[in-house]
Amino acid sequence: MITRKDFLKKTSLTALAGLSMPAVEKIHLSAASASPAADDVLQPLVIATWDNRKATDAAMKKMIESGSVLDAVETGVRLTEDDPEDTSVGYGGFPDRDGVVTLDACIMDEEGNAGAVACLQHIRHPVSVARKVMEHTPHVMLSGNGALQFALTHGFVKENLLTEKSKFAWQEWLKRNDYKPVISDKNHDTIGILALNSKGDMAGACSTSGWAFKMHGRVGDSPVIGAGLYVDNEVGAACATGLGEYVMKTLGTFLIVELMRNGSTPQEAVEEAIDRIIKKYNKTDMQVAFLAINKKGQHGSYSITPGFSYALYQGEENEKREAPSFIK
Ligand code: SD4
Repeated sequence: MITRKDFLKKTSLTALAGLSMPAVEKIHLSAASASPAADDVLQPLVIATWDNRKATDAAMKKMIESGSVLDAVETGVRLTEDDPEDTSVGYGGFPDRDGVVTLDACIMDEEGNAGAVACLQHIRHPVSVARKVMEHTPHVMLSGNGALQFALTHGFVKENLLTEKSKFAWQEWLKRNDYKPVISDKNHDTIGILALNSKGDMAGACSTSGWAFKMHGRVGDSPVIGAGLYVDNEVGAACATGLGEYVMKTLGTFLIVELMRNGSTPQEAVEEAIDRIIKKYNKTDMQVAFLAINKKGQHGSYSITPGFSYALYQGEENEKREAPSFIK
């Protein structure tokens, strides 16, 4: 029987050597959960990718005030979308290689309803447009100009989202990178956020300006249900950040929720989703990270490379945590 430690040792060595992966019969994952909550105590929680403690704080306050997990996640994301210092989300997000800011977002509620927008320009709060798509159309996703027109008819205001700081960063990038899309493991602060209330109801949302200096029209995982975000109120919820192409090719968050449905803890599930990407694509020189929660209030976090942090508000504490990673 191969242990998880053996597997990790073997796969990271083969990845480094550029060889194909060994066949693995069965992988036993660590039973350790990163969650502080005991199995029988359901504490409401809000968890978000990166150090988005302001967002988890706003979301928790909203959840306490309104009782709505959906309002909570939307509120948390809106705060991040407003922040020009977060250059991966909303206002101040880095543009594509043509200098155009295009935004992706989605939202899911406790009933399994979903809404999303992709490649949306000029609107500061794509998460709220996604919610309108969910609540006011028979569709799940609107994209590009159609999403913009929909937003305008629902009272959203058109504005310039490219700040001087982001414009300068793009101009510097153009000088160095010759207009070629470059994959970098720096430069991401996409927000994925999950909330659980004391009744065990869950919602989630995700918002991003996507990969910095991407090709115009590129859409990542963040607005794709089952990739950047998935919520199933019977089981749990998950969100992703990092190189979206790999999350999309493996439907990472849907996979995580299905693993939890079949008995995995959130920690086991996120580790298996990362292992799946590494094993399938034999690649560890990029960042993908997942967060997951289950109905008991346990959570899991895992990334390919070190440096993935997240914000967890559970009980009295709103903390920044460092996630474990495949590469140590
Ligand atoms: C994307 N997953 O568009 C996003 C990027 C990201 O922090 O997470 N940035 O691929």
